[in-house]
Amino acid sequence: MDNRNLFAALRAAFPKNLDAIAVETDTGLNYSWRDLERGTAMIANLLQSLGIEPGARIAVQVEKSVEAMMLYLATLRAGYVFLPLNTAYQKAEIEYFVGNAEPAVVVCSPGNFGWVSKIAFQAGTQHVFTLGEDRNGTLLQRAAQQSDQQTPVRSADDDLAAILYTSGTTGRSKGAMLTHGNLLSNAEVLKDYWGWKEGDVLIHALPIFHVHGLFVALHGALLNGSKILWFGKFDPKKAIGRMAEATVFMGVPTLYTRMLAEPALTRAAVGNMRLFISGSAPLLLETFSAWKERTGHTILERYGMSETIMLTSNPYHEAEGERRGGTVGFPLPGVGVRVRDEQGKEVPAGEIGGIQVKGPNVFKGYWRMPEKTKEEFTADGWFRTGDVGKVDELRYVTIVGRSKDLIISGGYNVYPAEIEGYINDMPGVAESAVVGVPHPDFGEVGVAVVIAKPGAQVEPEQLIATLKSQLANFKIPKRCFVVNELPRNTMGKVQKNLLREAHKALFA
Ligand code: MCA
Ligand code: AMP
Repeated sequence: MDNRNLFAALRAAFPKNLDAIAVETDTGLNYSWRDLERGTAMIANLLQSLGIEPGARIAVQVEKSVEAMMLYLATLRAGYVFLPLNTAYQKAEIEYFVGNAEPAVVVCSPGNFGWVSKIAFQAGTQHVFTLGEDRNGTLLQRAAQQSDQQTPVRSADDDLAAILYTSGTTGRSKGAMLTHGNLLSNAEVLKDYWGWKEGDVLIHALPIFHVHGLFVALHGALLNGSKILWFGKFDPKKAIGRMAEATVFMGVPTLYTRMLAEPALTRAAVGNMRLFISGSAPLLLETFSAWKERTGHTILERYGMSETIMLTSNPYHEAEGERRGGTVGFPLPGVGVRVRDEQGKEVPAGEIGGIQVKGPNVFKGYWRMPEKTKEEFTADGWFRTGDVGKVDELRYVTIVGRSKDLIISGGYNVYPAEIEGYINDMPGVAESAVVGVPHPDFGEVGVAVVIAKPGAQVEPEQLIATLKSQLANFKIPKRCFVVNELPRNTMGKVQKNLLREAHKALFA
């Protein structure tokens, strides 16, 4: 059997000259390919020295740093399962993930050690390390004592590599189990499809706790042995400032609209660039056109999910077709995409229905939720994405909406059901509905509409402040209205479409 360990495959693509620069950070640090090789070996050795079982989860909530990236690679290298957590998550959120995934190791920011370690130890985690954005913390102190030689473990396609938690429309978050085979096959397809070539340099400006920054961008560059210009945090001016040295950029639509607001974004500034890729949220046609007009580049939009990694993409090579704004392109090679109506019947080309997918990229299931997993697959093994769309005669896929009640804000998913649960638990609240409305910066943001209990007084500002103390900041509705009643259909169900319509111009 070939070794399908993802790290081993990425390592095999490192350039011959290991002293060349692999990563250059916005804080002026340079890491060679040898540094990545040695650093990941040392962290892998540290993890293996703990005597934890193969397949154990390594949960990580740390600020973006090259060492955090090395911790990810080391986890793969040592045969454990990486569990990245958004840095915005607060106590209740972390408590749930740690309780559910039962990680053997938790790595957190030094400043959060007090509360995170308490949660971890209570959940039975044996090892808690810290890792700061400035190379401080106990993880690196301990790793520094390890050998810089390590043989990557052998992995099969089906072995778990990562668990990504995605919220559910009902109930709690589900951990999507991704295997070495899922990640590697998808990375190999994209390397070819997006025409990665020698001399490519990637601007990496996304967080590394979700599919886009952690897998699509990172694997893309590493599997091509390409240098990365690394940004701890996205800054439109700085990103544009480095484009003369780069060739590939990946971002969520908000990154593109923020760069368009910069006068420094000119044809000359992007003259060296080969490819701009957008995904994670719908790219407005307006942004697509404005970008083309200003830079001469046609953004390539693609579509994916935590459960499936990348599914479709507009073509890179002209011979395969044009990049069409408003569409997410063609199913990737090896990926099946079909559209079904509510009865499960195939709809004709160009007609709208639920998007279902199949392929080596599709996840293994939800962590310890066999029933939920079963619900999301059809009897013939296709995964229901929850996205609503169409495939035209030319095979272009267009997403027109979602059957799942989900808001995508600045590329982050926000599930109204989760926010409503917190609001409904507040004293004085009878009921609430959270809906997504258009927003010029984040694409879409949440708005809460709340009914108070008879005789109770609910203050919108107070409600927002309470939510801020409980939940990740990007989940907080940007506005709150207290009303007497919510619009309902004859079944008594809240008509969220009417609320969206009523508030659609709030941020216009
Ligand atoms: C920050 N804020 C937000 C968001 N981000 N509000 C709504 N939605 C957001 N996404 C709010 C904070 O709550 C805070 O408000 C204020 O903005 C400033 O916070 P800060 O962190 O400084 O914001 P920022 O640095 O300007 O961040 C904006 C951002 C960031 C750069 C667009 O959200 C980002 O990096 N988004 C990318 C997400 C991503 O990588 N998604 C890929 C998912 P206050 O002060 O009131 O608290 S992977 C995926 O979806 C699939 C699989 C795929 O296809 O890729
Ligand atoms: P996540 O749960 O974070 O993996 O988000 C996956 C969801 O993001 C998908 O089911 C889509 O609804 C959405 N998404 C990703 N890429 C695009 C895109 N290019 N256009 C529209 N929606 C997208």
